Amino acid sequence: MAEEKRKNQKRTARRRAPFQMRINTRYAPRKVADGEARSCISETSLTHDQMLELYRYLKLTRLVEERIVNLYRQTKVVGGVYRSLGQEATAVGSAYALRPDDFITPIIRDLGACFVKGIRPREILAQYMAKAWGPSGGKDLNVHFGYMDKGFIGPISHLGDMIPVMNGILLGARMQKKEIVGLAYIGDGGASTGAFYEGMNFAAVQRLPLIVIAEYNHYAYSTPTNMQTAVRNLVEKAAAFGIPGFIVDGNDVIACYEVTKRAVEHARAGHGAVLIEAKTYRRKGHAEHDDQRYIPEGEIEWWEQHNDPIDRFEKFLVDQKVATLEKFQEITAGVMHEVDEDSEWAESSPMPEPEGAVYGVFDNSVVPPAFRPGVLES
Ligand SMILES: Cc1ncc(C[n+]2csc(CCOP(=O)(O)OP(=O)(O)O)c2C)c(N)n1
Ligand SMILES: [Mg+2]
Repeated sequence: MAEEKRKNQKRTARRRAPFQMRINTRYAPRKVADGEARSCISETSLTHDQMLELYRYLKLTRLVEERIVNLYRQTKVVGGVYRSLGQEATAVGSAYALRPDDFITPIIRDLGACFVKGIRPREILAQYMAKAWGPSGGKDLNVHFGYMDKGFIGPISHLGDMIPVMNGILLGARMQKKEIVGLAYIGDGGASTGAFYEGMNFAAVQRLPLIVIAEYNHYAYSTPTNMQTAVRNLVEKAAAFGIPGFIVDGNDVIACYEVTKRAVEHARAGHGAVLIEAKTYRRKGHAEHDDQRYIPEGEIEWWEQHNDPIDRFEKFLVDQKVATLEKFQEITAGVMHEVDEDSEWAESSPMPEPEGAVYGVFDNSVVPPAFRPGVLES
């Protein structure tokens, strides 16, 4: 009987092995003793100049968001303000691993990825203030706009839906014989939607070059992740699709870059989709109006003091003798200058003309602008 049981266990283990082997936790966060400062992984192909560029993107993301909050408090922002405070390394590091012709579709926590993709702060600022010069001419907010020519597919609000949309982009590219990859971001909450499962399954079975970064930032609105999914790690879901999965320390910008780079190589070589889970933490509420009263005491402060992605990268750059404090100050001053200039530009933009509301929503060469006669004149 015992012999039979042992045999069965062995058989089950053999059946499970391929999936388990696919889940690579090499980049799981290194445990450090309390009080010891974290740094970043040192195995990297990045040059010193590239590291400084990454640093610049991290600072740009943080300072643009601070400016948006400032404008929000002056009531100049229309709609909600969504921060990526504490998560900047995930967006910046992953997007940095792409080629310019690759596609991304971010979520609200990925402002840094937008900057890496060539979006300018002025566009984001004008968009937040619903100005006429903003990319959608005042029709939507934050990162909800797109530029096909820059490989930037702005998200719609519906969580999960951008995965199937990115599949469509990648299928189209395959038909046009373009060797691009698509990077889609999803939150831990979004990874529980039906669209996510259908999209991942389709990408896997079609071996599409899709990379999905699942951001485990501990909350979806006010719901802690362990109250909306039974898996401990989101990457375990990769097994359901039969694709490789990786866990990365989402607050280590170098690790985020390296793991995405490997996923990009895998996808571009025709081996199909990859799921990467980035372990990180949302230090602000869902949006600026959220007072975070549901967060256990001391949790935010712990992440701020012990696991801030910019602090960690600064420590790494100093330890590796890539930069000095003066260099950080010089880069930060340059970023501040750009934010000031772009903020002035965005504020000087007029508000949109009312007629604009009926254009650019549907393809007006197919669907004529629909409005009741007389409405716009009043
Ligand atoms: C299909 C769908 N359900 C619900 C919502 C409402 N909603 C917007 S953001 C959000 C929380 C998202 O959490 P998560 O996916 O973890 O992303 P995070 O905000 O943490 O980055 C919810 C429930 C939505 N936009 N779409
Ligand atoms: Mg979340």
